[in-house]
Amino acid sequence: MTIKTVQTTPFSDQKPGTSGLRKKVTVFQQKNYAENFLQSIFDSLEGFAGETLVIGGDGRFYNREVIQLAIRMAAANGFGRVLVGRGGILSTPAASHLIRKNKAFGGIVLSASHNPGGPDGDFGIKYNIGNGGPAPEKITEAIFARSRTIDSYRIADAPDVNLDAEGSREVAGMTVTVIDPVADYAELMEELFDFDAIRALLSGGFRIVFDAMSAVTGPYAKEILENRLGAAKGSVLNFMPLPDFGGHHPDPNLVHAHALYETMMGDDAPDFGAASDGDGDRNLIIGKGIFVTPSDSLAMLAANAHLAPGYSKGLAGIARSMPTSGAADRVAEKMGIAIYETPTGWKFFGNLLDAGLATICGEESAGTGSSHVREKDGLWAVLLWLNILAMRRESVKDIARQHWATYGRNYYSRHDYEEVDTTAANDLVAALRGQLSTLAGTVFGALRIRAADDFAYHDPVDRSVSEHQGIRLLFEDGSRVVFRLSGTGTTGATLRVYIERFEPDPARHDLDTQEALADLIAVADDVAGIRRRTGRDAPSVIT
Ligand code: G16
Repeated sequence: MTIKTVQTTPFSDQKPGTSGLRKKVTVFQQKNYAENFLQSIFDSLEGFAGETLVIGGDGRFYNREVIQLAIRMAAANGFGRVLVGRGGILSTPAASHLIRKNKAFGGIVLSASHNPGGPDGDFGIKYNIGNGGPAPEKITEAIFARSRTIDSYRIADAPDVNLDAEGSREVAGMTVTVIDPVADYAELMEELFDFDAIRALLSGGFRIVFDAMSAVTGPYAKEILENRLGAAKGSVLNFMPLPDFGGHHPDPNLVHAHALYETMMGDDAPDFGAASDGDGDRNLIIGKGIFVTPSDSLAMLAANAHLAPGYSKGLAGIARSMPTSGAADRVAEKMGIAIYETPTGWKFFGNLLDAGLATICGEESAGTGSSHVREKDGLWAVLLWLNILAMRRESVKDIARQHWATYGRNYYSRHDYEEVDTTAANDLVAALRGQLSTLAGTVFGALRIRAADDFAYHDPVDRSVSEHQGIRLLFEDGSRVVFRLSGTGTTGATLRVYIERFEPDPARHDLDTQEALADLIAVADDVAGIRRRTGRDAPSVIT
């Protein structure tokens, strides 16, 4: 078998975003585009000769092609072994677990997460390090730097590996093992949660529905929820992973999982509803008649995690991304444990988890997870909820109401303005930065800005500093408005506006969220000139 060195020229746009390189499929299909990025990853790493690499993706269009490429290039670059999920399938949390369990050097995770798939959709490549988590900025910056000067890549001249047959074969001196994508992950879930208690709950008439959105969690949810836990057959909807996600947007929010929401608000609603995204790391939780915001879900899971065997010894600390609401902070305060506030991006939790400073982490963007892997984990959140429900035997609504009565309620919403003109979005942020020094003390009706800043994170473990992570308006009554541009979109810019108000009075815990936040929403537009600068009358998505 020969190893070829192929001459190439750099692309200028291979800068990894919040979570790896995400582009349109058509961009990845350009000659040498994926090859260049993969070689840039390998060129930025050291010491992997003979080591193991995990490869898998969410099954979206172009997944199989890039997996074959990654296998041939891993062989040519000197890896000793590749573990790949059958059919090229691995959910992002399952890939993280496999890296850790097999002490792999790292992993290549192919996904554009919740972005649409298909020939006109999105694709993505992400590198995960040996702790199972997304590569930190130091590495992603090195990959980007390399991508700008790359002049050749190495590839084995070998036939495609049959990804549909489990077992090992050799590719240019490297062993490729095709494995069951679900088994190890399901075993890990059995270690963390009380499956007997959940089985008893489900056999006692407690009804659940899980929408896999024709994406990667289908096989995992079928096996765990229906086969192992005994949920009624048919509880897992849209369980076949499809290359184009059935033409849907695999984003588990109230817009794209609207049918699930309608079901859960209906008269004959099941007791518990959930959904996950393209690559299985996000989650949506809806109880009968109540949507639980991701920020609230983090707080409620943290407050009750001790009810699950994997967390019975308590939590070391809680970490949340800066735009995530402060609901979890109140739980941490009551528990007497640390709370960490990181920039958006799961990669920032890695150091805290590795150092044992935090046990549970979460983000407003529908991500929750723990120290069991180094990615957020959609099914894990669903199972922790079910474990808590099995122990408490109360409804999601009752648990939420009691939580708010104990800790107060953080009304919270995110307004997304998608596919905004990039220059207009950058100008908006620049103008906000320009106002930062003069905003403190400004009064808007009953609201007064206490402080305004551009969030910077000082990692307590490696002392790295990440600046410009979001503009914050902090009000005297504890309310907040945060502005930042998404790092995961592929068309134009997406402006995210995060709005939050704390309400301690239980008599005011039943308000409509948008009404409870109306004055802050108006201030956001006033200060940032959203409508004027973007030409939009309303957000594209409100969650
Ligand atoms: C990724 C990151 C998350 C982040 C989310 C949204 O999630 O892993 O940490 O919160 O993107 O980021 P942004 O606001 O920059 O679009 P996923 O599920 O897309 O991999």
